[in-house]
Amino acid sequence: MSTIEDLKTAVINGRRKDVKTLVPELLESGIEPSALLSQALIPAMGVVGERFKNNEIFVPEMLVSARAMKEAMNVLEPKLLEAGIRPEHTALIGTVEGDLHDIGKNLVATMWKGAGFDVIDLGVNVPAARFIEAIEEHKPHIVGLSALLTTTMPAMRDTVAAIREAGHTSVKLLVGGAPITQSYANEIGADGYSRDAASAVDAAKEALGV
Ligand code: B1M
Repeated sequence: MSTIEDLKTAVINGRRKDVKTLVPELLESGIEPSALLSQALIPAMGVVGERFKNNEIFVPEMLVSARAMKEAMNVLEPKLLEAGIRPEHTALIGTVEGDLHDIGKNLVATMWKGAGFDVIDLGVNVPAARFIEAIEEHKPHIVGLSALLTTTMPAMRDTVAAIREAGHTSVKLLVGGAPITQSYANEIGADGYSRDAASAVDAAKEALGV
């Protein structure tokens, strides 16, 4: 019988086909979707990151692992959303300009949808002007900015400043991503910060006062 560990190994090694069969099999065996996320998928990306940092693997390998993770998320997302309720709040989310990482941002979007938010995902490499345009179009209650690179942290700061300078002072701005901290969030004037996708729901609710 397959195990959570098999799924973790398949994601680390970028074996998409195996991932595609393992996820439904593990769900069938009664394992919770959230357990697959927290015990296989997220730790797998942690291993991949460590190997990259130690020059044991390079960008192409990192990319195939990311694709395998996405394959798993395609199956898991509908399950994570099943508990969802009717949207009362609208949220925008995107990865800031210059940054192409989207797995963490997608997880936050999924958790927000699961918590009943209507989520509009602007994708990756999103310039400040695009955030502002979308705020004006969709009038969200909350905007989430993600950054995974230390080199794109300034783009996050600039985006927060540009949104405020454009006169959008009441929309709540939430930030997150591996290099982001609470003190950085405070420094750039964000309304909230969370270190992972699960706590992004609490952070959003807290910022909205619900
Ligand atoms: Co990139 N990469 N990468 N990469 N990559 C990192 C981030 C890195 C830490 C790897 C390393 O060196 N150990 C490193 C950054 C170092 C730094 O800045 N200090 C790095 C680098 C250097 C690069 C390139 C520059 C490599 C190169 O080309 N030489 C390049 C940059 C490209 C660009 O963006 N312009 C690059 C490219 C890539 C790929 C395209 C190959 C691929 C991304 C594919 C994709 O996303 N579609 C990739 C990957 C996969 C990674 C790692 C291995 C995994 C990222 C990930 O998906 N993690 C990563 C190492 C690592 O993180 N361990 C790495 C899993 C995900 C669930 O976690 O994204 O942190 P995370 O999201 C979490 C929290 O951060 C938080 O919640 C999420 C879920 O719990 N969160 C939020 C995220 N956004 C949030 C928003 C919120 C709240 C919480 O509110 C709005």
